[in-house]
Amino acid sequence: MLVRTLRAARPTQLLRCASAVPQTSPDATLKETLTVQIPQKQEELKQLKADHGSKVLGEVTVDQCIGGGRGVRCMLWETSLLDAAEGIRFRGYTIPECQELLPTFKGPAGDGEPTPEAILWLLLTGEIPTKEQCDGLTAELFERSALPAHATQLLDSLPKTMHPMTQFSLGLQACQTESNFAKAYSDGVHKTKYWESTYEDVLDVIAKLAPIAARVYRNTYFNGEQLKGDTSLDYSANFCRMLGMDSPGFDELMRLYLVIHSDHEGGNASAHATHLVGSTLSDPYNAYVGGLNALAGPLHGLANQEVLGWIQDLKAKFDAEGREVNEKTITEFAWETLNAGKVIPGFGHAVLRKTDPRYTCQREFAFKHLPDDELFKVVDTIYKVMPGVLTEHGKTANPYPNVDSHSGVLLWHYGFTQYEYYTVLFGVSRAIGALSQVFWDRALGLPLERPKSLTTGFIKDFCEKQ
Ligand code: CMX
Repeated sequence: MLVRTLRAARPTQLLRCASAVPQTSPDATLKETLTVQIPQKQEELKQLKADHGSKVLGEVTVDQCIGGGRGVRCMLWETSLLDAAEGIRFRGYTIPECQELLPTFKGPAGDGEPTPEAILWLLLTGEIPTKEQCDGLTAELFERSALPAHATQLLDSLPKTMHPMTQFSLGLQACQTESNFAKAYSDGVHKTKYWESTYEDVLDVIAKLAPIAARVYRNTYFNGEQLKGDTSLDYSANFCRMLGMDSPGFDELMRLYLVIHSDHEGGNASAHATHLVGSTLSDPYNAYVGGLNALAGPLHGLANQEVLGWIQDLKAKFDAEGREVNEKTITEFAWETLNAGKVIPGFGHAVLRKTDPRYTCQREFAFKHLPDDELFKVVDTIYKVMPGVLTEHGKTANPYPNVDSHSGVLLWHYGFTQYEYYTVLFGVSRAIGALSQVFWDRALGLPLERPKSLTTGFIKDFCEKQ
């Protein structure tokens, strides 16, 4: 009922990225739902191409070609859409709408944070699942979560000094032996059936990422002492138990974390890398390893570790000097960073031109659960001064905070302080969106990605002839 009311209230906004696929049966499993949707979506895309295939979506300037393709419209991405002024919508729903509508661990909605299972269902199907559908998906993920022995042996053999993201990526790569798609392809499966083995791989990868990530954490920081999960709980809380975290507050944080990092349309580096590698018919394991390696860069997912490092350096400096951390000292430290030719981690964005709503919902979580936390107060003060500093600096197109600016301080509050590990959590989450799109890439038969590149000489000649 609530879903219908919201849909009626904001039809034009929802149409901005929601598909025309009708609501399927509330009793259907995820696979049954997708089986009904696939022929409808195939027909919808065929019709779109027939009706509008030659229409122009935008132009490409020389600046865009040299400048990393910002704003160039050249990728189909069904699961979410990002608006520079509004922020992300998952299948047409804003973050607050998802928080209001998606099932939670305890009940249908409204009594806590939505679960990652719920956002996975939404991103894959465009539909709000029932609590029962989510519970069924949780059980299915747990069934798929076993790691092959050679993957655990490989993970256990890695040096503790290896960055957790490198370990994480290697762990997933080792599990590629389990790919259903790779096997089906080598057995000669017909292209119309690609989606079936892709579906299996997508759920298998998402299921296995939690134990791989937990093993990396326990190997790196707890001498390899592994902990069992608790499969009477949901995906998030089970993951928390394997990490060694056991508090309802941290479980809720992990749910929020895994939901909001899941997808950010297709152009970001981790999603795009996954899509690009997947477009060669590389299987979902290999495709997502590509995405993880993109996420490990400091301009992308690694920024969450950089933010905590920046705050720790700031505190260490002013503690040593016997000075208070306040607006004045934060401003001073920010200018030192900028004058040293470095970026302020957690600020700016390639698309957004306002405070990231993923930052805002984490800020709300902090006000609700940890209003008096010392580090949260520092983050809050940074939020007050940094847009002014970056505006005065004059380079950044967007002086406001992004998702990575806030996530570390929440994890830190619950005693999860190994910040070199933080990007791994981002990697567990991003699979949910990036692989949901890989599923649709195969179901819709999307082609190999191959944009045109140009040399400097070509661009110069071309422009001079104009
Ligand atoms: N601090 C200092 N300078 C910044 C800046 C920041 N936070 N953000 C952008 N700039 C600079 C850029 O480095 C660039 O400088 P040059 O002209 O010297 O190369 C200039 O401002 C213009 O950049 P932009 O158009 O505003 O931003 P881009 O689209 O090129 O880059 C991003 C976007 C996110 C890489 C950039 O804002 C940045 O480096 N931010 C800090 C790192 C970060 O937080 N990354 C996480 C993003 C979210 C995520 O993917 O997880």
